[in-house]
Amino acid sequence: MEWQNGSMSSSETLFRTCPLCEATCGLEIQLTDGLVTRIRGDRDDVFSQGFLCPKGTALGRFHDDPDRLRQPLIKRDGVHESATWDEAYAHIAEHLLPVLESSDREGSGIYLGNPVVHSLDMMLFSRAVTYALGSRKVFSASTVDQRPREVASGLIYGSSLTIPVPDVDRSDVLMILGANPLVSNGSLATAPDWPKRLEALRDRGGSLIVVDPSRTKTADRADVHLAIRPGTDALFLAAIATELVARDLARPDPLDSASLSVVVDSLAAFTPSSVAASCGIDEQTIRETVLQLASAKSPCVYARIGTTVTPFGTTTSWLVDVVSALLGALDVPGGAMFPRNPTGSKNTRGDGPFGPAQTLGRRRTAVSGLPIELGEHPVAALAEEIEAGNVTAFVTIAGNPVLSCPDSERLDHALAGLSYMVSVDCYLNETTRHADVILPPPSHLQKSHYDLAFANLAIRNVANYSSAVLPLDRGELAEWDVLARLASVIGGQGGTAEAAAHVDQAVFEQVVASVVDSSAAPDGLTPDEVADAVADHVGPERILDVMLRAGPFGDWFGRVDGVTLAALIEQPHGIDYGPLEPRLPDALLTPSGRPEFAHPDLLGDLGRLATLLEPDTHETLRLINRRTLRSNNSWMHNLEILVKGKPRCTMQMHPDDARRFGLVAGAEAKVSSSSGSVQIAVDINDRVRPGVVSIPHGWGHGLEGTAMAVASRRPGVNVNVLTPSDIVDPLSGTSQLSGIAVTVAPV
Ligand SMILES: Nc1nc2c(c(=O)[nH]1)N[C@H]1C(S)=C(S)[C@@H](COP(=O)(O)OP(=O)(O)OC[C@H]3O[C@@H](n4cnc5c(=O)[nH]c(N)nc54)[C@H](O)[C@@H]3O)O[C@H]1N2
Ligand SMILES: Nc1nc2c(c(=O)[nH]1)N[C@H]1C(S)=C(S)[C@@H](COP(=O)(O)OP(=O)(O)OC[C@H]3O[C@@H](n4cnc5c(=O)[nH]c(N)nc54)[C@H](O)[C@@H]3O)O[C@H]1N2
Ligand code: SF4
Ligand SMILES: [Mo]
Repeated sequence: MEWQNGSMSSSETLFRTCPLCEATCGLEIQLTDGLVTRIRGDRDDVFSQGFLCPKGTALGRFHDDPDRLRQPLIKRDGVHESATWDEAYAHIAEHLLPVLESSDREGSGIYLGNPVVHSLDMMLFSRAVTYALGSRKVFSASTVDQRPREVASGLIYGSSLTIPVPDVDRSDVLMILGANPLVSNGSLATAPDWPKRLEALRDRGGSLIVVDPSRTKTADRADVHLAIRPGTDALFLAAIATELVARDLARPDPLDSASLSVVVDSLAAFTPSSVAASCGIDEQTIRETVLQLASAKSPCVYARIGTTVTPFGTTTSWLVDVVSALLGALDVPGGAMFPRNPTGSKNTRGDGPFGPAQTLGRRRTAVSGLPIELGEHPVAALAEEIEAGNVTAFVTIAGNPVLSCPDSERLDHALAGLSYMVSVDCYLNETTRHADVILPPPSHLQKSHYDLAFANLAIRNVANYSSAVLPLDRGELAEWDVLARLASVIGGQGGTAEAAAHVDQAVFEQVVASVVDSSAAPDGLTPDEVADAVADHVGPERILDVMLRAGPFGDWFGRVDGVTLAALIEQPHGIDYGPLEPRLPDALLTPSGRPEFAHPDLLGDLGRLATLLEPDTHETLRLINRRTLRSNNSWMHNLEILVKGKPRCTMQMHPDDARRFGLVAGAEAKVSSSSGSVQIAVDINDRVRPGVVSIPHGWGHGLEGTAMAVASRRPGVNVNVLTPSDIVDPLSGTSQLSGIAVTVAPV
């Protein structure tokens, strides 16, 4: 507390990790009289060292946004009205339970949105809701994002959590495919401050190769930009692999040579000359890229969403690792490495390197027979499963599928036809307007934070816990409490505080059981010993304490020297456990105890890949996505500070194409695909390669029944009207969002 200007005014500085994107920046938050007066980067944060972006500074605005829901809403006669928590949970009990019972709970479904993985409360308690629903129809943002990478990791390494991340800080030639970390701030590669890290790469004499159909901000920093044709990265990588071997430049770990040579033999059809036309990259350039990578001391290959949301997402992710392994750049400093998550994960529990054989496609969705991998239905199947009556009761937690998922007009209609829907969300938006009840979480600054998921993807081993910065207001519930009560109501036990405590206990016991049973647990560790050791905490903190203490840096409940939640709370800027260290073979869970590069499910896709060698006529215009710094998927467009200025939801088009289609700058174009049409302003711009247009996702606001005043004034258009639901990566069920065939015409 400080005296300011002679008057009594309290001021304090608190530290908190930003929960918005994978960069996990440390924020320094100034509170004056309990109000947020400034947010800036925490210079002492062990990982981000002061870096942040405009979204992080807007968290105070989000907290104050008058449209942010602070009370539950119940829809009556088509209109959402404020209600008490008791009324909201009673409504759910009265109306949802009969719908669930009428189908023996087979008709329930749930969508878990992107913010779930950024939240301690949601990571730990959304599964209680899923469990209570008894639903096997779980949908999430993963099948419009990274699922192919996870599926490939499951096959190659035996766990979908064993994802190689680029050791950017120690690499000397970094090749980035389908990612724009200078705008997205990184994904499946938690690394705050990419600008600084890429600058440092250059300062130490290294170079950056960016493979992207668009000359992005990241490509602006590159030594080489290869404007590949959308959807052809698998061809490009396959040709790199065969060329490395043909030139005798491959340097794999000798233990992997046999399986890699099976792979390379199967890739024989893919050479720089055979793929060049399809990729739109000439043969000589591919060969030079191979030489550049092979002559590097520490080459590193990193691929992201531009390569996963294509019909060959899984195969591409596999070939990324094949190329890394051939370069001798897998699991070595400066290459692609495997983090050691401080809260533990399937690959830190001491179970490896041997594990069961994995195979794909054993379960399939009812209507289209899409693969159900890692326990989740692809979102491409959501609309059709609702239309077929297979999903009648639906829950969304932190998701806005009406804007984020393919064939969204159809999905929007399907959601309107549900018998009952509940959303846990902070806005009355495009999706939640269909909900019978909306349960609001408090704002992010009112929640504690720990990145359970992103520590698994970070380029250094880091642990960082933040307490809530602001208290709950009267009548607000913590998000874990909202979810625990919802789980309890769905389970028929009512939505009281006591019922939520039972759910908390159940989730806790589940986690304790998994810890006590893990191969890493010391002899004689009992559930009671664990429970006694963490008795000072409740809710998510109690569970987090268990996970940290049983993690690879943990104190095993007092048995060894190591971290506890209490110790972490003492370190508001986080604890850095240093750069990544080689983790193979221990991190594996495979039949051979080695990476299974020659997995039959992956080799089996090469026939389909060969069809891409017949290039289309190049006449087809291909639509790709474009992220912008001040957006965060679909939900931060109600903050004036982030949306003011020039409209961002435009279609970028190369000048040659603009001439071809008779479009002039600023003109409106009608863009059509097999699933729908939108009308959008054209931005003629040579950043996209000829034959490619880009539109950002997450727009299309202002629909009837929403209540987001700022977003409605700058609605933009919903690009997912144009993404069809019937084109998926058949191995992972992931929708094609990049490289969509479209036609355009002047309006
Ligand atoms: N500002 C901002 N940051 C975000 C988000 C946001 O919405 N806004 N979203 C967050 C989320 S949820 C995620 S998953 C991450 C994603 O983070 P990134 O993976 O970095 O995603 P993008 O910025 O979309 O970059 C993808 C790039 O792939 C290119 N591309 C498209 N098709 C192809 C192709 O076929 N081949 C190749 N080689 N490239 C292609 C696009 O032109 C684009 O530049 O970003 C996160 N960060
Ligand atoms: N065409 C195209 N489509 C895409 C993409 C693309 O590149 N191109 N990217 C895809 C990707 S990578 C992703 S991850 C998905 C994301 O798509 P979604 O999973 O739908 O996530 P968001 O759009 O971020 O919507 C988040 C929702 O959660 C709410 N919310 C925000 N914070 C909280 C919170 O703390 N608690 C709760 N309960 N609710 C909260 C917001 O109000 C909003 O309704 O979009 C995908 N869609
Ligand atoms: S880069 Fe990501 S984590 Fe960092 S301040 Fe911006 S939104 Fe937050
Ligand atoms: Mo994402």
